[in-house]
This record gives sequence, C-alpha cells and structure tokens, in this order.
Amino acid sequence: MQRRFLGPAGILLLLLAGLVSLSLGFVPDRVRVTGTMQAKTEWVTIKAKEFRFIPDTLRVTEGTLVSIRFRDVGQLAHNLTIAYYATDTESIPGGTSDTLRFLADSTGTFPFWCDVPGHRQAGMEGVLIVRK
Ligand SMILES: [Cu+2]
Repeated sequence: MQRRFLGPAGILLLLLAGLVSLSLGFVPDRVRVTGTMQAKTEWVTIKAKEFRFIPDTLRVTEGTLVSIRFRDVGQLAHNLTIAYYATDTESIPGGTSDTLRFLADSTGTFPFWCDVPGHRQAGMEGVLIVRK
C-alpha cells in the first residue's frame, strides 16, 4: 500500500506546491519577488463628491499592497478608476463605500479619475504617486 504514504497532508502539500509554482509562473516580470512574497499593506482613504476627490493626491510606497477605502460622500454615484493598475471600483451611490486593492509594483505618477461620463471633465481626477 505505497499510496498510503500520500495521505491528506501529502496531497495538501502537493496542492500547495502546485499553487505556488502556478502563481509564480503568472508573476509579471516587473513584479519584484522577495524571499517571502509578503507585501505590506498600506491603507489610504479617499472621498469622492461632486466633483472632486479628497485628497486628490495619494502617496504610497513601491511594493506595498495598497488598500484604498473609497467613500462616496456626495449625492451622485461615483467610482475610482486607476487605469495604469487596471483597477477600479463600481460606481457606488452617495453615502456608501468600497475598497480597492492592488500591488503598487511600479514607481511613478499615475492619474486616477471617476469615469462616470462628464465627471472627470468636471474635475474628478487626481494622481497616485508611487515612490521607492
Ligand atoms: Cu463621479
């Protein structure tokens, strides 16, 4: 009964190894892989109302997992779109909130905006600054 050696723990280990190699395979080149692959989480809060973001400049550190608490404190529905990081919230009604998470893996200054038609043009934009 050789198969007995591959008990539930062994199967779990194999699954984990598979998952790890699978996830490593999908890491884009520009992501720096550190020994533990544990990114620190950095929380920031941004409020939206007609027609601006408060604050309109977000500063985070490269390599952190950024969690943005997005609060719509206005009357209309708004969203937060960060095109460079291919991430956005739904358009949420006034008085509600949402959370956006992404790995800030590139330094630079990246615009964000609300993509409800007309809102960016009305002033709903800002910049995300990712520094070393
Ligand atoms: Cu908006």
